[in-house]
Amino acid sequence: MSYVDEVYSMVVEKNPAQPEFHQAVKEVLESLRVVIEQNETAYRRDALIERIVTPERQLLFRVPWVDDQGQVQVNNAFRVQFNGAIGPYKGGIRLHPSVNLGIIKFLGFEQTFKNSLTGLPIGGGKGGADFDPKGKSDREVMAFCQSFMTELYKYIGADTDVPAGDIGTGAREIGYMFGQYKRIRGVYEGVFTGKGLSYGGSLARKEATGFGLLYFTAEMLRANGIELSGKKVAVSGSGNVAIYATQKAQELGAKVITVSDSNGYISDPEGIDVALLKEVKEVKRARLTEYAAARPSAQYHEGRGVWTVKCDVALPCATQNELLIEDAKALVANGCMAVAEGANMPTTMEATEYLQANKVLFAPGKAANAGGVATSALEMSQNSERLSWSFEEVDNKLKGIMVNIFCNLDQAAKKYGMAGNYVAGANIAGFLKVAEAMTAQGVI
Ligand code: NDP
Ligand code: 2IT
Repeated sequence: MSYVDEVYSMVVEKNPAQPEFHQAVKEVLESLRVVIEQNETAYRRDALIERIVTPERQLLFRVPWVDDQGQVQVNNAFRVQFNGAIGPYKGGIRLHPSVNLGIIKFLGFEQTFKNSLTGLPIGGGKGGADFDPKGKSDREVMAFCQSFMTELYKYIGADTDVPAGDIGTGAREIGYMFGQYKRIRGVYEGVFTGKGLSYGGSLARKEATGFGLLYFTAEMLRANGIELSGKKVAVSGSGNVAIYATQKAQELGAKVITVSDSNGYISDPEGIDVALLKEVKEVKRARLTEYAAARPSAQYHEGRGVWTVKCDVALPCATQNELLIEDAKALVANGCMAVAEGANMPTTMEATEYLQANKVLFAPGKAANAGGVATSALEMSQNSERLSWSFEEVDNKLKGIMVNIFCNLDQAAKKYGMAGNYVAGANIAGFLKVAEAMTAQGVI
């Protein structure tokens, strides 16, 4: 058995019932096969691949809190400090009923390579809990966040592990978590990113993942002789990433014709009204049916099906494994020319392979959505120097970072004989830096 296959079998055996983690490891190791084979003797001796697929530390804890009826509730929470070779652990907190250890491990593993691709000094981590903020009162959300942080504070810090937002964790949750950390530790430090602007947040962090996705997509299209302007774009999701992806796509001259949530999707041939979408989602925390009710050109469709709407560019921005093989077939049949992942691992491996085989340009999430965490690293820099930069300054840096990521993975793919395979390029470029740092730091 090859070294890659041995390590993959070991991962499946040692981490039973964690399909998302197996999937993320498989995709990365498959792309690294050629690199690993070239360095097999050294990597085997150092057990480098075994170490890179094994989290440095995994924290599991319970979070008790009291609901509005006086009933005690208990959630399971996690923080996985996956790889600290190139900087403090960095990655978001996911609050969603589906959260389990395997999902947090897949996200922490992906984050390690993504953070490396940004070119900034941040290691990989991820956390979360099976708590659902939807339908909870602000007081209940605060009770959960304070209890969560009362345990997690022991393991994080501005130079050790810096959490941020992800699904279900937005400005409100970050505020409550940051406040509780500060109260317990008695230090005012940049322990969280995505903070509010009045207490150490960075301008453009809220927009960064969606904006960065579009800077990356525009660059990938340009490198292939295609202009984004004038294109029809299908977006899935209607949260932080989807909203700012929609806004930037339209600013760049494209027309976004769909958004979705876990119940259904909107098709809006006139182009999504971003101000209305923000009002429904960010202010009212309401469902997309309210968007449709307020917009005559929009139609609401129950269920999945967002990828059946004819588009030139597809941007999955909701969650993992939301773009399946039948969706990939529908996109290809409708003439879609590019798919760029705003979410983490939204496309199944089968669907990815089908898209690539049919010459659809495919940008993997660990490159295309890296603008969020990159801007988080810029927030950390601003906190360290106790200064805040202007929106334009942060946005320009973000643009530069996304263009740079595209160039690096394009070159890596070409260097290893896989020109145009941006999945391989991202995995290889992300891996090489982490592998070099791990090798230099010895057996730890
Ligand atoms: P939000 O919580 O703001 O929004 C999530 C969106 O995805 C909602 O529209 C939600 O719909 C939908 N969604 C969530 N779970 C499911 C599901 N199981 N099936 C269908 N739809 C679902 O999260 P974000 O926008 O922050 O995150 C979206 C994706 O982007 C995630 O994969 C996240 O890991 C990734 N990401 C986020 C970054 C960030 O900076 N926030 C950075 C990089 C990647 P509903 O309201 O019905 O639940
Ligand atoms: O998946 C991700 O990159 C995020 N949720 C953002 C992480 C961060 O630390 O900003």
